[in-house]
Amino acid sequence: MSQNQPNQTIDFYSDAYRDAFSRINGVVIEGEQEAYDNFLRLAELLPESKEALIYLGKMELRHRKSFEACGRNLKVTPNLVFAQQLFADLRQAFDEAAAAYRTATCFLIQALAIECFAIAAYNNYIPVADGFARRVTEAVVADEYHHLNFGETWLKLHFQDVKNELETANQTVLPIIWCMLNQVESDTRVIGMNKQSLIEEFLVQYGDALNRIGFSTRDILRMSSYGLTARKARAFSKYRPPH
Ligand code: PL3
Ligand code: FE2
Ligand code: FE2
Repeated sequence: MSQNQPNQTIDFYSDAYRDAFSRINGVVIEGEQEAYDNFLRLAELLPESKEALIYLGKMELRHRKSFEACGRNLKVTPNLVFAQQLFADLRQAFDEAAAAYRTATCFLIQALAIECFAIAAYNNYIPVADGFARRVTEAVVADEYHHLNFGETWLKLHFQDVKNELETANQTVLPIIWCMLNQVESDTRVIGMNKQSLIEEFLVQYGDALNRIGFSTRDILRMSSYGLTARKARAFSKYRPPH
C-alpha cells in the first residue's frame, strides 16, 4: 500500500478523477448488489443457514447504500451500465452453478473470489480515498472479512466432498476475476491505487482462505496460477472513453 499515491496529491474534484470514479463507484455499487443477490440465492440452496445468509445479504445492501453516498458526496453519477457488463461473466457462472445446486461453487464465487476482490480493493482504496469515503470503506471492509469467514467455515466443513468441485470452479472463476481487474486497472490508477498491490493483496487473501479451508501450499500455488490464464474481455469499450 506504500506504493499508492499520498492522499494529499489527489484532486477529488478534477474531471479525470470524477470520470474514473464514476466507473469505480458503479463497480462497487453493482458488486454489493451482486453480493446481495448471491447471498439470497445461497439462502435458498441452504435452508439450514437461511437466516444467517439473508442477514449477510442485508449487510451487502447497506454497503451498496454507503457507496451510493460516496458518489453523491463527490457529485458523481455511478456508471452502472459499465459495472453490469463487468460482472456479467461472474453472474453467469454463479447462476449456472446455482441452477445445478453446486453450492460449493457458489461459495467459491461469492464468499471467496468476490469477497477477496472486495477486501483487496477496499484496503488499497482506503489510504487514497477522500475523508468521507475512507470512513465508509473502513466500516464496509470489516464486514467483508465476516462474509469471507462464513464461506470458509462451510467449505472447510465439507472439504473432502467438495475439493474437486472447488478446483474446477477455481479454473473458471479466477480468470474472470483477472479479466475484471484488468478492466478497472486504468481507472484505479487515476484514483491513486496501485495494480500490483491490488493483485498482491487479492492473492494473499485468496491463498490464505484456501489454506484455512484445507488446501496444501502446492494446491494453492497451482490454483492461483490459473488466474494468469488469458481470457478475452467482453467488448464494452463504448461505455468507457479511450484514455
Ligand atoms: C462484496 O461484498 C462486494 C463486492 C464488491 C466488488 C468490488 C470490486 C472492486 C473493484 C476495484 C475497485 C477499487 C476501488 C474501491 C473504491 C470504493
Ligand atoms: Fe459488501
Ligand atoms: Fe461482502
